[in-house]
Amino acid sequence: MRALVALAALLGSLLLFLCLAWLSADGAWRARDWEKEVKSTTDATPRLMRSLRSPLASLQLSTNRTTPNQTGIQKPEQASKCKEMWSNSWAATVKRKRYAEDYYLQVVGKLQNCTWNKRPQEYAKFKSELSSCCDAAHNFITSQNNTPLGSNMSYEVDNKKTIHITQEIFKMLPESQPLEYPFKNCAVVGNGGILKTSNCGAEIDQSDFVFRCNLPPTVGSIRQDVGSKTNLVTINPSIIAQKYNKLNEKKAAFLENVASYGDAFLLLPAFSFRSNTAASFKVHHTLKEFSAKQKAIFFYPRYLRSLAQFWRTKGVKAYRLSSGFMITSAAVELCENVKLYGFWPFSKNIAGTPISHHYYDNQLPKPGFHAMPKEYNQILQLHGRGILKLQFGKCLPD
Ligand SMILES: *[C@@H]1O[C@H](CO)[C@@H](O)[C@H](O)[C@H]1NC(C)=O
Ligand SMILES: *[C@@H]1O[C@H](CO)[C@@H](O)[C@H](O)[C@H]1NC(C)=O
Ligand SMILES: *[C@@H]1O[C@H](CO)[C@@H](O)[C@H](O)[C@H]1NC(C)=O
Ligand SMILES: CC(=O)N[C@H]1CO[C@H](CO)[C@@H](O)[C@@H]1O
Repeated sequence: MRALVALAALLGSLLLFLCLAWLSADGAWRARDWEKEVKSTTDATPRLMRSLRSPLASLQLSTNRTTPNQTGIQKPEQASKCKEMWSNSWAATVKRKRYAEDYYLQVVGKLQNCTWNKRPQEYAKFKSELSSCCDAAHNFITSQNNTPLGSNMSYEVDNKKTIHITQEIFKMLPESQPLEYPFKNCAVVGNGGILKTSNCGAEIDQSDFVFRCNLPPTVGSIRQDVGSKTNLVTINPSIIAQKYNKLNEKKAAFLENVASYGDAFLLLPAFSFRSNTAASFKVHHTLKEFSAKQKAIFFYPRYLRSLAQFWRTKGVKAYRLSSGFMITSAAVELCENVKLYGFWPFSKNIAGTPISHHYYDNQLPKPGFHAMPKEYNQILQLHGRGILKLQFGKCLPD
């Protein structure tokens, strides 16, 4: 257990946030504990790194140089080598051992030379696992269907606290699940700095449904890299407090900002912490008041609790999942094909060039809040199993 915490901390300190976390007072003490852990394990790292490197070294990918039109993403390779690298060396070592950024980058560098193929059976299997635990189709969003008038609903995290569903709250909820799933091709766009100069905008915009996190910028020249289409975007209520003064004023600035998302759904964790509720409702009322095209919807707290439980059984023991990971999980249930962009928890790219944490700033994550390396580990595994596709680098024209 100590080792797990330490390794998470090791990477955690290097990590960026893809889709931002929600704040919690809890983060502070963990961060301090983790710093201690990191110091105490630094000495062990070189030996571990040596032992981690060797299995990979024996699995050189043979690049087929005779094939024309090689792109940066899909290199010809011997599929069996990729598979072997996958099942033997990587999945296993990562599970047992400490891992550090350079090790991860090495693995990802090799993976991105492997051709990705969807594996429909794996996908169906995983999707049904997720559906039986979490059922995004019915429970992703708080609706009148899953939230009876007059009931007391438990908060996601403050789950000893309940909120009484009054007529006023009930009226804010959509009658049933508002998203018109299933969607064919979905893009889940994280906010990683890796998206800068990625040229992925056009590809993202071609998706049938585009998920984004935490009101990221999509206008101006950045469109080339991140696209502009948005069907659903999450909002961290702390942004409403910090950037828009809780919408007591600055409503115009807020409305102008969200106008760039067209008629997207703005998804808020209104029922995760009690402190989120007022700000989330305020967003709903503000949009209504000004007849904005966007609609505020709220995560269903029981969905998020089930999801956290689901991932906990797979080793992601986060205090809370990141919004990017929540949305990725929902997308697997709601979409036929899921592709992830901008999920890159490293401080540098494959070539070793430092990159910013977000494509729009260089803010550091709060250490200790999310089990981000664990989440990324799971995402890599989903990629490796052919369940979803992770876009690692630049998007090149077909
Ligand atoms: C290399 O690619 C060519 C053309 O696609 C193919 O015919 C050949 O079998 C490949 N060689 C290996 C070793 O994969
Ligand atoms: C991936 O392929 C590129 C181009 O063939 C090569 O330069 C690079 O070294 C490969 N990366 C890894 C980790 O094998
Ligand atoms: C909800 O909680 C209130 C007190 O907080 C209680 O009076 C009421 O009976 C509860 N309603 C239901 C349906 O449990
Ligand atoms: C850049 C490049 O190598 N383009 C080649 C792609 O393949 C076609 C034939 O399949 C060639 O005509 C192009 O020159």
